[in-house]
Amino acid sequence: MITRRGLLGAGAGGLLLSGCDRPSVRSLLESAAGLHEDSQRLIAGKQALAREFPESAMSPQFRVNGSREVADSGYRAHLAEGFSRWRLAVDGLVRRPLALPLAYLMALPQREQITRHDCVEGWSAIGKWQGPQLSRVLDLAGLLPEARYIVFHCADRFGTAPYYESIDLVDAFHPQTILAWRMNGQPLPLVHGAPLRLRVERQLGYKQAKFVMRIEARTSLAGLYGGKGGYWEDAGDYQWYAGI
Ligand SMILES: Nc1nc2c(c(=O)[nH]1)N[C@H]1C(S)=C(S)[C@@H](COP(=O)(O)O)O[C@H]1N2
Ligand SMILES: [Mo]
Repeated sequence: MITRRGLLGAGAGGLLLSGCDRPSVRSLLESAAGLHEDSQRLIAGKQALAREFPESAMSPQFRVNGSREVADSGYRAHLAEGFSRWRLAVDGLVRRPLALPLAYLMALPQREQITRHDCVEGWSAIGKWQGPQLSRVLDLAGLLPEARYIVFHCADRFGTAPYYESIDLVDAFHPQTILAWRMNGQPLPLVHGAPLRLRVERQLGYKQAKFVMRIEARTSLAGLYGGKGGYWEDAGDYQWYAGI
């Protein structure tokens, strides 16, 4: 049996650090049940980048999962107007609450990345994403010192429960964490979360919030919906930290 301590020991010795992409090591990591997020970060490194791919590796079809559209009438009015009067709200524990037009997000310095999306339901797809880094938007708003988590409030619901997700500040300020408004060289299609979605590339598919309307900085996830930090975390047995 592989113990967490044993795995960490190997990581500290540099064995795992050099070989994380080798299938044998990946399955070793995946088989280490109960591996804590801090251990994963220790092995992978806080700023380690998710793998990026060449254009030739892009999937001809990128599957759609979860919500394909949004019923909310306010959202539908914005969709009909091409999101010209839509604003991204940035609030909670910030010095300057913001309401950012899409054109503003498009005019910020952009990051483009071709990455693999892994859904827990057992499929993957490689796509190209573009948008400003989340860190830029958070710096514009100015996080207050008590901020610990960033919450993404989405426009779609499952029954009465809104979709939402959250990440910590390590992932929020990671260079590959972007607010994507462009996918595969086109404006983000409706089914993939128009006008804006999160790409937090070191985590699984359900963390990649689509239809993001509002970003909220919080001290704690307690008291927000089911308290577990995300729709699937509340509704199912999905882990909050979905690092891969
Ligand atoms: N708002 C919202 N975001 C969401 C979902 C959803 O249903 N609603 N589904 C999640 C899941 S489980 C996956 S795998 C991806 C699917 O993204 P895609 O439809 O672009 O493939 O979005 C994630 N983000
Ligand atoms: Mo998923």
